[in-house]
Amino acid sequence: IKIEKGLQEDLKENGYYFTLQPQIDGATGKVIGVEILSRWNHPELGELSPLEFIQVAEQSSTIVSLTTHLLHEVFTQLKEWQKRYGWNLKTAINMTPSLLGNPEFFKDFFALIDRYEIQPELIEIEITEQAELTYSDCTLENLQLCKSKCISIAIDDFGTGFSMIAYLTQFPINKIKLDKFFIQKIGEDKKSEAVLASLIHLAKSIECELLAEGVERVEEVDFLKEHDCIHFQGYYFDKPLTVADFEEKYLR
Ligand code: G
Ligand code: G
Ligand code: MN
Ligand code: NA
Repeated sequence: IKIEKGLQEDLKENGYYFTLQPQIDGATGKVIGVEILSRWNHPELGELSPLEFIQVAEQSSTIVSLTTHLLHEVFTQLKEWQKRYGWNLKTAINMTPSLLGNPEFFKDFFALIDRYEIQPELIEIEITEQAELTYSDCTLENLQLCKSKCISIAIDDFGTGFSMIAYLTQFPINKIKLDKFFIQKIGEDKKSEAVLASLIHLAKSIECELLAEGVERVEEVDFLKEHDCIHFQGYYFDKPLTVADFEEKYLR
């Protein structure tokens, strides 16, 4: 109840903010993109996990205002970094199933990209299916609009959802993000390693970009590089950083 109420109030005043986690090209060691991860330091409840408040927001339909607020905040920052540092990193934003089926939200999303003069090629949306959820008819239409605007589409948590493989043929997917579930098993479980190798092969065979998430150990990096997966995100490289820390570490 407190979470739901907080979501309806002024989010910024209430301790809502975002972090950026770098994504690295293992071939060059350079940062090639970031994932935007929401954070909420609630005045009464303290640091809340996005797992918690995103779910509440998704169920109470405040997800639209929350995500629209996030887009304003992120685009304002990117515009400033564009002027100051020539920002050119792919910027991934998570979107829930209800947003994906919402044409009004997408209209606003595209309008904001225009208004803030963001290059659409630099924007990526992450779609996930952690729970069994059905997508509406509008979903395909919204995703096709993204594609026509050169906004890229990534499947998040790949390999752990319900019907991810079907999405690959239904939706215009540009990238697969391999879930940390598989990455963590590298060096520990041969069967998981074999599944991982075949997921990498699958991505290559349909010409999808590929990124491994939750990379924490050098063994994982080595295994993935050997199997020709060279884009990484995870604590081995860096954790999600505040705007100030990201700027300090990667832009200045
Ligand atoms: O950042 P981790 O820190 O704990 O995030 C947990 C989960 O919450 C992840 O699955 C992530 O995709 C999701 N998440 C984080 N921020 C956002 C957001 O802004 N929007 C949506 N829809 N999901 C988010
Ligand atoms: O959207 P998604 O579920 O992919 O969000 C990524 C989640 O993974 C976030 O909760 C983020 O904070 C977390 N995360 C990022 N890097 C690592 C890592 O190296 N290990 C683990 N265990 N979690 C990570
Ligand atoms: Mn994600
Ligand atoms: Na994930």
